[in-house]
Amino acid sequence: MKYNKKLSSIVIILLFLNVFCANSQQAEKPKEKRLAWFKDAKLGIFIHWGIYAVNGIDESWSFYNNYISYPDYMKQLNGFTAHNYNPKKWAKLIEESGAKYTIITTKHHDGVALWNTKFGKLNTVQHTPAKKDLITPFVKAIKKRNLKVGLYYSLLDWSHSDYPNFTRTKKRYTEDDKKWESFTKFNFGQLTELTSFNPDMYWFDGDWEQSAKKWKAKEIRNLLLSRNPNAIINSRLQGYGDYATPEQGVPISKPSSIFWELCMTMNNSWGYQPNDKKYKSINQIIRILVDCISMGGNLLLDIAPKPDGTIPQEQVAILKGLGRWTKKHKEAIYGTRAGIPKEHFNGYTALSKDKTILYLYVDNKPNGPLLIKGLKNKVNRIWVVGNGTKLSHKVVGKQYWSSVPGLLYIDLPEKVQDKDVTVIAVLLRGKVDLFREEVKAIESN
Ligand code: FHN
Repeated sequence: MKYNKKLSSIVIILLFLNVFCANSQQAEKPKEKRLAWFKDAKLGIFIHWGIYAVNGIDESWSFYNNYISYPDYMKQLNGFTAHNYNPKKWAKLIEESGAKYTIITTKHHDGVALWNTKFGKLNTVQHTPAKKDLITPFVKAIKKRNLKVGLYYSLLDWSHSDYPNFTRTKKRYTEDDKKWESFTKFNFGQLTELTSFNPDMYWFDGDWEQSAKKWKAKEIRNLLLSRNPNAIINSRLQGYGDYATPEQGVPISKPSSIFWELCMTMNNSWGYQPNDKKYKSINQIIRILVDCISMGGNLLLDIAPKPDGTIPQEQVAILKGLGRWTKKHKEAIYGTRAGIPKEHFNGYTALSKDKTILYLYVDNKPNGPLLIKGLKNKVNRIWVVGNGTKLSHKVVGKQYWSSVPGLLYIDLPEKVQDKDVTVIAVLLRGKVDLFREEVKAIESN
């Protein structure tokens, strides 16, 4: 009897240790592993959908900035029908654009949740004619197409009675530990609900109004990663994010973070604003994507559905036009890495993961052969991505006695050029090898 008792207590201890170790291992997968797919993905589609589409006004900011009163802003709840919402159609269009992931707003700063949250008093199920959870069917449709899905969540909530800030000119309180504790519990409650969708990513926003400590950012990260150790978190969970999120401005130089994503609108508005006709052209968006690819980052391009769930025609056209280019040039997009310094090629470049293929992105009509200088590699062959034409090329100016490489000129006939951006693949002998020394006076021939 004594022996059995001893044995069962050992079994219980081992079980506990096993669970404990499993949980601690569950805590987080190494960042490079977790973000490997993100680094390769290059293009994501952002979706800003909320009651602000009803009047076609700034999302949340319109009442925060006192452009409209809060009660009048919230009257938009009555016009949010989602009666033409078709998440399967959205997922098909997102896939057609060439995007490998998508991020949807589950709750913006106005506090209106797009799922049936048990926390707070504002959600599309109980407070709009939509009368439904909009997130579940979307996540399902995206996962069915083997795309990655991320959930946008605003940490700040200008509608919540326990949140200190209300509008730019009105605060509910400055210091109130009891109220803040209650708001933190609300946030954790909603975030725990969001983990049940098992998203691949969490896209936080609005973290600028409080400190990481006040948000309990570390505890939020632990909560999310304990539920999915492979999840990725953007930079807007102050100090506890995985990748940088430059916004609206195309980075001028390569961001310092090796993982980054530019989020950008198609016109100038995140939400549906029919008066905003300042759309970027398909050509301009393709060139912005190429710019991000050349610097080793991603583009998260925003769409703004109408209150009924239809996507504006201008935005559908852009997604389809983008898809034409991404489909044709997929080998020079997904899985590529940042290109070579601009001194070597006067344009955008990227490299294959093994660095043996140099991609050139030509977004103009060249006046003559393209020039690559300072390339030490021999070239095996050069072809046009998406149509396979092999291109003639030659090296000039290489002195047998000098270590300075010659000038590599590549002919690019007009008939093989793409109407937006032509991509050329240069297969190198070995990994890319660039001449970076100073060219000096000649002392002997
Ligand atoms: O305030 C928001 C804004 O409304 C929009 O959601 C963007 C998207 O990245 N994020 C914040 C501004 O940086």
